[in-house]
Formats: sequence, structure tokens, C-alpha cells
Amino acid sequence: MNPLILTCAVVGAELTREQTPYLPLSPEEIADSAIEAAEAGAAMVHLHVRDSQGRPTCDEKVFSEVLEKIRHRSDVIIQVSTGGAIGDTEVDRFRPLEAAPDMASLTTGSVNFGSEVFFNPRPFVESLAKAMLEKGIKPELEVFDAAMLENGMALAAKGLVLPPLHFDLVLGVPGGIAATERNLRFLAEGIPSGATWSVAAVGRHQFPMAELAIKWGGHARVGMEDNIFLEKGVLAKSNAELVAKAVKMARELGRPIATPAQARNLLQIKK
Ligand code: KMH
Ligand code: ZN
Repeated sequence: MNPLILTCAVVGAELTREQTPYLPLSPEEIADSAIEAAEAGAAMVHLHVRDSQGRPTCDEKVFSEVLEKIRHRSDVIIQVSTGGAIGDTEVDRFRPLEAAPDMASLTTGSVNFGSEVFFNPRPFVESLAKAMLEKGIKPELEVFDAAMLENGMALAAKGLVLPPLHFDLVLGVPGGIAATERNLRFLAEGIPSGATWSVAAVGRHQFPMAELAIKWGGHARVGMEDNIFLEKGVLAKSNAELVAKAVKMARELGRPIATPAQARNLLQIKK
């Protein structure tokens, strides 16, 4: 089987220390947590950053600081979020690209997100894709609902995203597609040939959906952005613990873990 690319989504934009005291917030904490996750087996990290008050920010200076700290000590693939936090302006959501990451997330459509709306109108998505293309940043096409798969392929048809495409199937966000085996199979079957896919399922669905992806030849994302529990009622004390659990699962299922170099090769990302 092809090696498994594990991504760790380190902090996200929604969580607070009230929900888990183990959440990394400062640039040092986020960088350390990303490096520990890489040491535990993550080939890629998906990053949001926080300001000095712990609030989500799109500030490219904070992103650059975190990226520099990580790159000093690790060759893990760094993917920044252009999803940001609900309510971020379109202008702000371009800013993380200025930190020159390897990859960036690119949600290909709008979706309800809890009681709010995660706005991704087509012209905005296309302009983000164009900016990534011009900067040589590979997009991870984020699919929160079924139509977003077609939207990703439409970007490719317009030449705004270059093959090989990489999709992240985000399951279980309230308002998006639910985290069920049937839905994951449906989406995975719709992945165009030559493309890669990973699953990021929310909360208690994180590991059951990762297990299916491991068995089916897909890739998986774990980490506190999506799930803060190692098991029922037990908070993960670090992102590395969540990655280590996925590594153990993959080993038991006979799937090798991709190093960052192998993942760069699979995703065709230049160093
Ligand atoms: N925080 C969510 C509104 C992404 O990183 O690209 C969007 C999100 C997706 O987390
Ligand atoms: Zn994110």
C-alpha cells in the first residue's frame, strides 16, 4: 500500500483554553506542537495562528514567525489555512499566503458552519486559487459537502489548480456532510483519477473515519483543530498523542507511514 500521509491540524480557529488547557496558542507553542506532531509521524501540519490574546488571526507576520521556527527544526510539509475564522474578511484570508508555505487550504464552496456561514463565493475561491498558483503554493481542496468535490474539479478544468489534485474530505461539521462510512465512500469514489485524498472528521468521528481512509488507501488528518479527545472523556495532552494514536492504528492495519520527503513526492511538492 502507498504510505499514509498523516496531517496534524494543530490549533484551528475556534477552540479555546476553556475547552482544553492543552491548546497551543503562542507562536512558540504552535511551532513546538507542530514539530512534536512531526516527530510522532505527521508528514504535514495544517496551521492557523493566534494573536497575543489567543484570538485567531490571519497576520502574515505571525504565520512567518511560526513557519520559521518549524523549518529551523523540521522538514514537515507546512500548510496554512486560508479558511481562517468565521467572519474574517476576504482580504485577510489571502494574508497567510505571504508567509510562503508549501501548501494552503482552499475551501471550494460555502457551507453552514454551526449557526454561522463559512462564506466561499466562487469568485473569491478562484482568486485565492490564482494567488496560490502564482506563488507556487499547492492547494489542499477542502470538501465540507458533496458539491465542493465538483467545485474543485471545475477549478482544475479552468487551469486554476494544477494536477495532481489533493482533496481533504471534511466530515462532521454541523451544517456540512455527516461523518458516516457511506458518505466517505461516496466522496472517495468521486475523487478523480490521479488525485489524492485525505479525511478530516470532527470530534468522536476522527479516528473511525481515519481508520477507513487507512484501509482504503486514502490519507488522514488528526489534531486538536478537529478533535481534542484521545478517547472518550480523556483529553489529548498534545497533538503528538493524537498523531501517535493514528500511527499505531496504521501499523496495526499494515500501512506504512509517509515521511515528509515521501509525502512531498506523492503530492508533488517541491522542497
Ligand atoms: N475555521 C473554519 C471556519 C480551513 O482551515 O481552511 C475554516 C477552516 C478551514 O478551518
Ligand atoms: Zn483549518
